[in-house]
Amino acid sequence: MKQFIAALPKVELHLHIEGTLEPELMFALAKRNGISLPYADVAALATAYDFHNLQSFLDLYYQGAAVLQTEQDFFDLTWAYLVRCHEQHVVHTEVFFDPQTHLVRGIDMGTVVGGITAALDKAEQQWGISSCLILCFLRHLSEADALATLEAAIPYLDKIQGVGLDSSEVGNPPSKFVQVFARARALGLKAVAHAGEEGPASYIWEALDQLQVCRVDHGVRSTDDPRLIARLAEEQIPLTVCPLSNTRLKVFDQMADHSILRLLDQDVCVTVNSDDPAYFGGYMQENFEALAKDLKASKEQLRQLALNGVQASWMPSLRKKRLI
Ligand code: ES4
Ligand code: ZN
Repeated sequence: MKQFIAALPKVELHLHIEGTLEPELMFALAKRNGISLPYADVAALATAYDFHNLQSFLDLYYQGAAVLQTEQDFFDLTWAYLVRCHEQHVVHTEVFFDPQTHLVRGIDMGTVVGGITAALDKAEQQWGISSCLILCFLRHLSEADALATLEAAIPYLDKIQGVGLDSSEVGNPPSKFVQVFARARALGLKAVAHAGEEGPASYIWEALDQLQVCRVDHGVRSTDDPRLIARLAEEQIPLTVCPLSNTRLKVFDQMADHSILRLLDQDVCVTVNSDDPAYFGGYMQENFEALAKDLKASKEQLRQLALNGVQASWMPSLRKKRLI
């Protein structure tokens, strides 16, 4: 089964680049930039990765991102992730980044976008891994802050294909960001949003109807609402599901409880993704393996999940056809 999964051409559609910061690189960048971390070593940091919900993870994730300072740092971070993509036969990836986390520390948009896209371009040239870049707004901040962030990104829009919405979900509904998403769409950007990870199914309706997203990130709480499931299936609106993330953040108590195969059975276009692999214990290969091991997913189901990723991606249709 491991070999079958390794041989599948995989597409990743839900990946926070700041969430690929492995403890070893975090320490190396801290040293390079003269920053002290509140952990003695890699082992001490790893023991802190014991999350009980989304917020307990986000607190560590934002703290870790503070070691990222220079364009070289963003390049090194992204390159390390792309090496994993190459090793795991990920042929296309759509990468989220959180500019507000960096802008607030005095790092400019050009440093962040320049470092990330230099690595993405190199991976395309060297290995043929294609990619998109998605600017995410932090939903715990104001819509005005998101609008200012979008304006700061305007000089770089040739390198950015879409906008997303992430961070603390409950209490920060999609409806808080209607104006900034309208502006993004007017600028020609595609839209996605995290919804229904910890938040209710009503946030998924809002993301669809008020933000006009073309995919929903997570979306697993859709199972609370049969009318929503019917719409997702009817309109083939993809959900970017992240199995290891969901168990690490206690969205599901254990993998055996995960709803991804039930959603697949109901003809929802569910895909498999790694979210924040350095924090959640695995990249694409390990996420697929967990479904095989703990949910007893068949080869046919795994193949369909991988094909859904191709379908749900923003790659050109000719490239899709070659992968299907
Ligand atoms: C995230 Cl798992 C998750 N949910 C919401 N926001 C995020 N940012 C990074 N990972
Ligand atoms: Zn996410």
